[in-house]
Amino acid sequence: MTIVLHHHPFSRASTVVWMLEEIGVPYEVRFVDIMKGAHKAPELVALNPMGKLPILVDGDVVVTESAAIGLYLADRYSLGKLAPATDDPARGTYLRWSCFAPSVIEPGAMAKAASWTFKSSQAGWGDHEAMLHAMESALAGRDFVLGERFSMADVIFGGTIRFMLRFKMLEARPVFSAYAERLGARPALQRAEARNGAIAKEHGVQMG
Ligand SMILES: N[C@@H](CCC(=O)N[C@@H](CS)C(=O)NCC(=O)O)C(=O)O
Repeated sequence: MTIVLHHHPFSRASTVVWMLEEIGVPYEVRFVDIMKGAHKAPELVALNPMGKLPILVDGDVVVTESAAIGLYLADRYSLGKLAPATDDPARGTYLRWSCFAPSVIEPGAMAKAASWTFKSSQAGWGDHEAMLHAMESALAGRDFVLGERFSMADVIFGGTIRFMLRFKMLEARPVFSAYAERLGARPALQRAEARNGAIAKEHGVQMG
């Protein structure tokens, strides 16, 4: 049974295309016109009550939340390769930075951009400078979060960094830019960008 990705090229679903290309399993992309509100159709809200993309359907399994989709795909189809095996000590670091992206970087960057007022001791994403320092420490002296070994954590953590650098939501510290450049050289990412671009062209959508 083919994996189905409910997708729009200018959404986080574009990163899921990169995940699927890294994994190398067959998949079908179904375009959902976010600009026309098609993601709020009852059949999609039944899959994701948040009314958001991406949504991945693999047989009877429905996965939403980009980071969860990456972790699911790597465990299911690439355990011991793109996901460290469950008894591999590298799994701790792998999960740590995979979860850091949605739980710290995403809200932390939004808090900064929107000038939210909050107590850093009470907010899970903490202090902005501490967040940047933690991200730098994850990459210092390493090509990827697991060292020389690329993993799905780099698609999740690194994909968030690439996206935020692109939209100037993150300070372009040299370690982040160099990492983004390394990721940009990956053939799977280049295939994903070509596929996302072709879908955008086919449906006549532009970044709004
Ligand atoms: N936490 C979710 C965020 C999903 C999300 O915000 N998706 C956006 C596109 S990137 C969306 O569907 N926005 C349309 C809407 O909320 O109406 C994830 O990581 O997948």
